[in-house]
Amino acid sequence: MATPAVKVYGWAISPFVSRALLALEEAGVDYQLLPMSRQAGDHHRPEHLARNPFGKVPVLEDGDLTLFGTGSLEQAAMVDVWLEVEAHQLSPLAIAIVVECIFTPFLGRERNQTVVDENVEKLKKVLKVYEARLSQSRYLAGDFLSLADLSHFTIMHCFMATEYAALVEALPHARAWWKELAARPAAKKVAEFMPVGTAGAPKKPE
Ligand SMILES: N[C@@H](CCC(=O)N[C@@H](CS)C(=O)NCC(=O)O)C(=O)O
Repeated sequence: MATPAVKVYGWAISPFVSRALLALEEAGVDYQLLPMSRQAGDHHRPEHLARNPFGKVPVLEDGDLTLFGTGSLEQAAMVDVWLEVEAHQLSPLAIAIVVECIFTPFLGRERNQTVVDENVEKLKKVLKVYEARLSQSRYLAGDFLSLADLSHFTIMHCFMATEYAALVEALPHARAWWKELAARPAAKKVAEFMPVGTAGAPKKPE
């Protein structure tokens, strides 16, 4: 029988190692566990430090690809989750409100308040989910700033210029998260390219 291409180095009693094994089992990947001994200090040997310079297990090898840091794979998955939430839950609603409150009047058309009201009602529910999440972690994917937070900036910047900003202001964790995000120097710089005024009034072009 051919040796599996995927190799996992470590001691399986470690929860870091066993969760990697569990994920491989769930995915139906054919792998080989190459047992190492912590007591014997296998993780400090040069051949292991070449796989992971931090001397930790597990390390996963698949041909030329060497991966370590199961925790960070988990974090990456949470970033994906919240990018998805932004794209499919928050943004469609916030965009509809921003279009009606900011861009439609700017283009000289009447605001459709029915569209606004419908989207506001849905957005209230979505924002409750954000509030719950942000009461557990400082940022969306965890206690670290990520693309998941940054990707919210554009639409939130416009949304917070509408009178419906109060929906976010009323939620302490969501509010604190937004204030912190908007106060970042990068956000402030990009905001200068996005001239929306307060309470839905677009700034006059220079
Ligand atoms: N962030 C890493 C942490 C890995 C880790 O801490 N592994 C422990 C397993 S017990 C380890 O290698 N300990 C050896 C040591 O710190 O000397 C991951 O998620 O894979």
